[in-house]
Order: sequence, then structure tokens, then C-alpha cells
Amino acid sequence: MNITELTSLTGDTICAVSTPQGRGGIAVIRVSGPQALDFVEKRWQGQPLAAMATHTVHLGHLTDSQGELLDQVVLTIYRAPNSFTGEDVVELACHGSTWIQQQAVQTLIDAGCRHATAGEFTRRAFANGRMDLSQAEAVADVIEAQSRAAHHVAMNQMRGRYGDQLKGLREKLLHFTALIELELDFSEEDVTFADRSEVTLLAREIQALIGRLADSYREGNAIRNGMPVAIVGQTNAGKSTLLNALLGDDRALVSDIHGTTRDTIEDTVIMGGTLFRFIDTAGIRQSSDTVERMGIERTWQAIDKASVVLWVVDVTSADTSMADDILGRCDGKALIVVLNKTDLDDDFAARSELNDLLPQGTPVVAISAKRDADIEALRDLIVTATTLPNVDSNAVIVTNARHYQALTRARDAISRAIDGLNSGLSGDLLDQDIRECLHWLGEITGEITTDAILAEIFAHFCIG
Ligand SMILES: Nc1nc2c(ncn2[C@@H]2O[C@H](COP(=O)(O)OP(=O)(O)OP(=O)(O)O)[C@@H](O)[C@H]2O)c(=O)[nH]1
Ligand SMILES: [Mg+2]
Repeated sequence: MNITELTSLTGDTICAVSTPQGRGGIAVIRVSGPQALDFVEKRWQGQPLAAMATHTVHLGHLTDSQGELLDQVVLTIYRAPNSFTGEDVVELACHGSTWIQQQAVQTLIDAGCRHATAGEFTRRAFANGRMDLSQAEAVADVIEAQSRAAHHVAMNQMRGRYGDQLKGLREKLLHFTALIELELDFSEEDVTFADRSEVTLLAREIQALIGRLADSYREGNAIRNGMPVAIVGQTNAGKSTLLNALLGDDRALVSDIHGTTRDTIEDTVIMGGTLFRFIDTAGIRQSSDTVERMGIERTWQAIDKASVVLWVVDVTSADTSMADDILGRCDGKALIVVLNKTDLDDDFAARSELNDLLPQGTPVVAISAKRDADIEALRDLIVTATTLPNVDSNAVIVTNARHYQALTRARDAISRAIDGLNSGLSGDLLDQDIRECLHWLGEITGEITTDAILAEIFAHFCIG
């Protein structure tokens, strides 16, 4: 389905409560569509809507279909095309009782509106060219953002910086195809494009730009879903107790039985303005139990995916035999050694042979997870050990898994084109790779998309 067909779907007028579900001081009901003004007029007592200028605010009353007064409301009018959806939009701010909200929506439906589906307002904004698909998706991210960093990245995307970069890439690719086609035009005369170096240079530039965007996803994912911090160590070291202490919640089961945690347990918390995702793991030990071994395999995977690794060592039974295995997996990650149960032995750090095993400069912190002692010091270490992306710069950071997938495919396609250039592949075959690259970039901004993809994207919106 293309955009023109989509637009024809937007013929009716929709309404929905746009503020969160439940009771509140006020609630806002949004109406959008070609008959928004007519339908609201039927239930409105106040200055006629037809006489209102766009972007103005009016006090009046909303009635039910019998003409009974429902509420005093504040009406804001946005005339097409200068509205969020690009259609005529009316927003009614009423008192936020759940009954008023229900009745107000009901009376608008009786007047001719249809109840909006999830994401429909934003989908219309996209269909009417008010924003590209990446911006529409950013609307959901802005609503979902739980930290300053996530908010900043989503705002950047919603304001279109990302779309601009993709547009720039698209233009470069089109220039590339033009150069290749020029070569094709001359192919009958058996002349190859005199100098392919210009084309190769351009292809490399495109590859680097796509690569930078794709690579930013690791950071982007951490910003959006939480910086992953794996809590690992031998069984009974106090990992689950530590998870609970960091979360301030009894999230994981704790017991003195070795091997209590079998599967990874995750939860998020904001520290220093950043969202962290703590992952408690199955304790590492030799085990003949199949299920426990599966759990320990997940522990290693959790380390691989983590940005920060907390290696919890029980000072009363410190076993350093796993040091090599753990250290060997921590390349490029922030490792913090957490000496736990110091309430039972507070002298361990001084006489520990662990110090010789650790790479120089590895931060070591002594705590008691059970007594909640020195957890704050550990929190500080985690925050400082994490290299947070500089979100204040305006660099575009990819946070969306769908975009990452499309970028990876676009990168594969441009890499194939570069290989083809190096091996003297004919122009028409190069052209295919470039068109594929264009296709994947177009999927991100929504120039190329299917109705199924759109339905999937917008279904994840709350009403909005
Ligand atoms: N004295 C003391 N005991 C602790 C401390 N932290 C944890 N414990 C105890 O150590 C035992 C094991 O704690 P868990 O948090 O279940 O240990 P774990 O590392 O998650 O163990 P597995 O899930 O089996 O790998 C429990 O009895 C805890 O109460 C501490 O700081 N001091
Ligand atoms: Mg545990």
C-alpha cells in the first residue's frame, strides 16, 4: 500500500482520550478528520466553530446527545493542514473524571466520530506527510522515555535530524546510480566508465555513514532499554541479594542454598540520570545438573551482552578459580569487583590474592549486600565506570531495532557493491546492490513500506 492509498483511508473523523487512562485534574479528548469541526459543533455550546480562527482557544460547554450539559470545557482548534495530523483537529480539555471522559467520547461518537485505534493520530500524521516514519516512531519513544538520555535521543529523532541524515544518504546513493547508469549508457560502445575511482570513493563514504549509524545502535539500545549491567560470580556470593539492594526491591529469591538462581532476572533503575538494566545470573560452578548448566550458559551470554560486569566475590569463601574465565570475557567492558559479605570479614581486601589477578586499575569495592552497606559507593562506581554516549551532541543515535536491522542490510548491500567495484563487476549488477541499499533506507523513513509493517509499528502505540 502506498501513501496515496493510505490517505484515502483517513476519510473518517476519529476521536479518543489522549491523556492517560483514569481520573485526573483534566483530560484531553482529541478529534481529527475532515468533519471534526462539524461533529464537535453538534455537541458544543459557545462561539460557533466555523467562526474560530486556527490555533485559538475557547471556553464553552459540551453536551450529550440529548442536549444535557456534560461539562465546561476548553476547546483548542487547529485547522488543516497546520495540525499534528495534518487534518482539522479539535482538542477538548474537560474535567478528568472517568465518567466525563467516557460520556464525552460517547457523545462525539454519537455525533459521527469513530473511536481512534492505537497510534492512529500519528499514523495519519505520517500518511499526510507531516512526518516521516522515523519521526512517527520517535513520538512513541518520546512518550516512553524514562531518562534524560532517552528523552534527548527521541527528541532529536522526532525533530527530524535522523530523517535528514537518511535523506542525505539517499541523495548520495542516487548520485551513485546516476554515475553507474552513465557507464551503462556507454556500454554498447564497450567503453567502461573511464575512472571508477570516483564511484568507489562515493561508495566508501556511503558505507562509512551507514556503518556509523548502525554502530550507534549498541549505545542507542542501552539508552532506550537500559545500560546492561551483569551481576556474576560463584554460587551463594550474594548476587541476588545485591540485585535486590540495587533495586530497593525484593525482586529475586535469596537463599543460602548454592544454585538458587537458575535463570537470568532483569530489572531497571535510574541512577545519575541514566537507565541501567541489572541482570542477576545463575552462579558459576561445575554442575552435573542439566538445567543449572543451561542457566550458567546464560550467565556467559549475559556477560557478553553487558556493558558493565559486577563480579561478586564472597569474602568468606573467596574462590578465584573462575577469574580467568570471567576476565577473558570482559574485554571492552567496565569490570567492577564487588567484595561482598564484608560484615563477616572486613579484612579481606587487604590480604586478597585477587589483587594480583586483576588488570591494573580494576575498581574494587567492599560492601555488604545483606546489610545494605556501601551500596551507594558501588552505585557511584557504576555510574562513573559507564561511558555514556554524549547525548548532548547532536549526533544521531539509532535506538530502534527495526532501523538497526534495515541499516545492517543496507550496509551489506553497499559492501557488496564495493566488492563488485573492486572486482570489476558490470554496472547493471552494481545497480542492483545500490537499489537494494536504497530500499532498506527507504524502509526506515517509510518511503518504501507495506501496510503490515505500518500496522505492526502503530499497534505498539498507546492512543496517540
Ligand atoms: N552475612 C552476609 N550474608 C549475605 C550477604 N549477602 C548475601 N548473603 C547471604 O548469602 C546467601 C546467598 O545469597 P544469594 O543472594 O542468594 O546469593 P547468590 O549469589 O544469588 O547465589 P546463587 O543464586 O545460588 O548463585 C544468603 O543466605 C544471603 O542472605 C552479606 O552481605 N552478608
Ligand atoms: Mg541468586
